[in-house]
Amino acid sequence: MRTETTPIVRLEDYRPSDFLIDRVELDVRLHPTQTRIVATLAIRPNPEGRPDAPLVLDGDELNLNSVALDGRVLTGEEFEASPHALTIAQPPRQPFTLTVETEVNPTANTKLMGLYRSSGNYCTQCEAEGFRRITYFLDRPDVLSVYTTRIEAERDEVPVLLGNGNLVESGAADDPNRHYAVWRDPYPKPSYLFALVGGRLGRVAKAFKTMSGREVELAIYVEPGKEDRAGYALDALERSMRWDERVFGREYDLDVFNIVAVSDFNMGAMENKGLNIFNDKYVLASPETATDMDYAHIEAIIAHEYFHNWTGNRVTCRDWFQLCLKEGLTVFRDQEFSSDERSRPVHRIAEVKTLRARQFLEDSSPLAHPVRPTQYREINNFYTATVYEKGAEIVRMLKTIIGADAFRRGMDLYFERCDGTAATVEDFLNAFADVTGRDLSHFARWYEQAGTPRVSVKGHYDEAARTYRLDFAQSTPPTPGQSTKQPMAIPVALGLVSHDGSPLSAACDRVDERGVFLFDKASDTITFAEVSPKPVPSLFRGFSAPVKVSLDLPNEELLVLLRHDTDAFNRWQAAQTVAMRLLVALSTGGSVADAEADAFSAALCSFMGSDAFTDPAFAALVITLPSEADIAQEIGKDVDPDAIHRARSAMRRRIGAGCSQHLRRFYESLADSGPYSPDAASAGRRALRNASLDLLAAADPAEGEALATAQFDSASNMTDRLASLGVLTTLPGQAREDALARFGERYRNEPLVLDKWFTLQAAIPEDETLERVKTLMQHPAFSMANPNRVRSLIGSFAMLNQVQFNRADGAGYRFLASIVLRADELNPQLAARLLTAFSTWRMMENTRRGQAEEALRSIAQKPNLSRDVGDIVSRSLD
Ligand code: 0A1
Ligand code: ZN
Repeated sequence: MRTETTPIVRLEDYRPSDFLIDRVELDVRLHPTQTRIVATLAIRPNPEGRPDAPLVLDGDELNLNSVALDGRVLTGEEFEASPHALTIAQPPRQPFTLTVETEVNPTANTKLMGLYRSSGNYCTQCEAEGFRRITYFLDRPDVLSVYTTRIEAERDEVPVLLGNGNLVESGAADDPNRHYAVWRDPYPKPSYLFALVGGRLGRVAKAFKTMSGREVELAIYVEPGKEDRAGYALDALERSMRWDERVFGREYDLDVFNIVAVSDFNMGAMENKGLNIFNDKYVLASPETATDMDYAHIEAIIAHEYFHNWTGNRVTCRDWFQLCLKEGLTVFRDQEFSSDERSRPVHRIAEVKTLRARQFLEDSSPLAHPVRPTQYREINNFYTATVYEKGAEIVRMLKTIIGADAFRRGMDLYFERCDGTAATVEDFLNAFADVTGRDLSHFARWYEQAGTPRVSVKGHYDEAARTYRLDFAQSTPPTPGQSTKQPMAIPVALGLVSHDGSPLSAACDRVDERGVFLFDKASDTITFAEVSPKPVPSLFRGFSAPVKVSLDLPNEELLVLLRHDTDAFNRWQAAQTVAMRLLVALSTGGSVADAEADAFSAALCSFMGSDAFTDPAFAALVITLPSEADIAQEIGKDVDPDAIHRARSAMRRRIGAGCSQHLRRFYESLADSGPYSPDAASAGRRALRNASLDLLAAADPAEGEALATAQFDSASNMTDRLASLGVLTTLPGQAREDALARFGERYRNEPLVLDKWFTLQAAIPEDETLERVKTLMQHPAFSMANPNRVRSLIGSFAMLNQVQFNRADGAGYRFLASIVLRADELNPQLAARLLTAFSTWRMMENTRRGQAEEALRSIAQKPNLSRDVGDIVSRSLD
């Protein structure tokens, strides 16, 4: 469908459904190419709907076999059917039963929406609008129904049959080669939470007793033979359930909780009621195949999907504009869980790094949109960093502003009021307004206004008066459809730090008892009394608001924070800010005095010499420079990726050489002893050791190659093996090629490991990489039909390889454009995601900008683009 002809859906046009569906009975006979679905729907007019409206059920690529109303088969004149709608112009005005039989072809379903096959198994994906690819339905989240699902299939081919809710019956079908299972979910839910699975699967399970003493069977289903790789996920599930009971008072509500891992999946995972379906990369882990980062992601995503049971499922969304209501809140909850299970400051830094790399980037691109968008052409394109990550930051700010106790009371009230309903952002905020008596209407702007606010701060010390004054100013740049902006309500967690680290007393009545100043005007000033001597301000502690800060503080004073701030986030931030200043100057032809760069390197050395060992994970973050993409974003216009690459490499060399003694000491003393454990402390030691190796290799490639090769040969786990291979990829030569070849051979039957191998090679910042990527597309493990493969090879080239994707000759852009068009024929969602790599095109220097625009236009002018790709390409060019 061409974009121009695609209707725009607007928030302001929301109206309740004209009909409701109270009960759904599905009878599904699985077949590779002709799966038959009989849906029996108990429908009634909605008292809030229009009294004489027709019944229009959504469909998408459906084949209709028959329709019956209250048991009577309808004739062709009594309804109108197309692959995308089933209309009954004059339905009964009292409750009635509609029985609809459809047929679908799961094997031909390459979009991975609706019912499809992955490695021969059957599975479904219904969020956002996939249920309509199974049967005709009121496929909108404010229509809540109780589902009973009967699934029937060949017993030998499909021994496992799973649905939402609890298993109520199973046994032999009439045909002795077939069997069936009936699942019933007693909780009313929208169709996007429906799921079924049928396949040949291995299983691991564990019993769980909830806080009120109910027994729940937890089970994870994986490809047979991989059961031993599901243990960590199962453990993470149990810990998540315990945590939600303890921290939010939320208990699980069914007799079983099933998770199924599939290898073909468009996203990370899906929270279907009682039957989560996961991309297998977020379930399967063993020390030999998964890195520390993989373990951390598995833990976070298992928790995220589980937490949706309350934030998303029990309380769902009225319409898709409210997506952040479940996603932002659930990301906040999974972040809190990971922070409690691991190191809070280290986790916070990781969250902020992702937020800046993905959300700030999006917010400054042509794809910028509010956390609650007001219109969309294709909802699949709004599962974005803005909705998820900025959505979570809003919840975090709310908690910062009202305090932890009031936040918990507000959450309790929200659950109490909204359980079993399809809610809105207003319902959420009202709960907090009601428990605190505060007016949150100004705060609500965070949901409405796109763009990252800029906050500039100036500090003035008056020695005679012993006062310290901070002048704040804020502005938000224009974004598509929003040219002027209002001031935001920005919580600034702050403190003052003395130059030598000794305690400093200071009083300011604008700062609350939790150390937070609420900055909600275009400009404002606060003054601290009784301050002596001159302090250094520590602002936005813990990254208390998703804003960009500019502070007129010299590097030496920022480095005081690295040494003495009590806030770990700001210690890290201080080092990053100084590094960024130097890197931006070096990348844009500015002059950086050797003394300045040396002072930074010396500050890092002294950090490494003092307390790096007390928290190695934190130290690893401090000694890692901002990425090339971060630097590009900071420069913001006329970006030359080659200059950035040279600048960053030079800085790595300088630090590697300047701090080599410390780095060698880390490298030698932090070597793993004993068996691998994925816990945060062990992972932190590996992270510092591998970050040290990277810097040593930058300063002395021969030493780096020797160390990395030795580590590659002797590694006892994937984290160390992959890190050494990563370092080798920065060092052109035979050692690198040999190691790559050995790795590829060793893991040739491990697709998830080969993904890492694809990624490393796609990110090599050398001219030959594009050819290498094209060659790897011929690798037997690569497939355009598998999203993980495509993202790890092509997605990584476009998103991680700044210099080669943005080649001045445009070859990187043309390559991506051609792949997007190919992918679009199979899987529009995947194609649209790849295409978002172009979102930085306007910030490139002239030649590259021209090349990127040409590539985008070549996509835009193709006929028959999917709605997904059409929407992204047209917004990118707007
Ligand atoms: N609700 C899921 C995300 C998700 C969205 C769409 C999907 O299908 C294309 C799949 C998953 C989550 O937040 O985890
Ligand atoms: Zn989610």
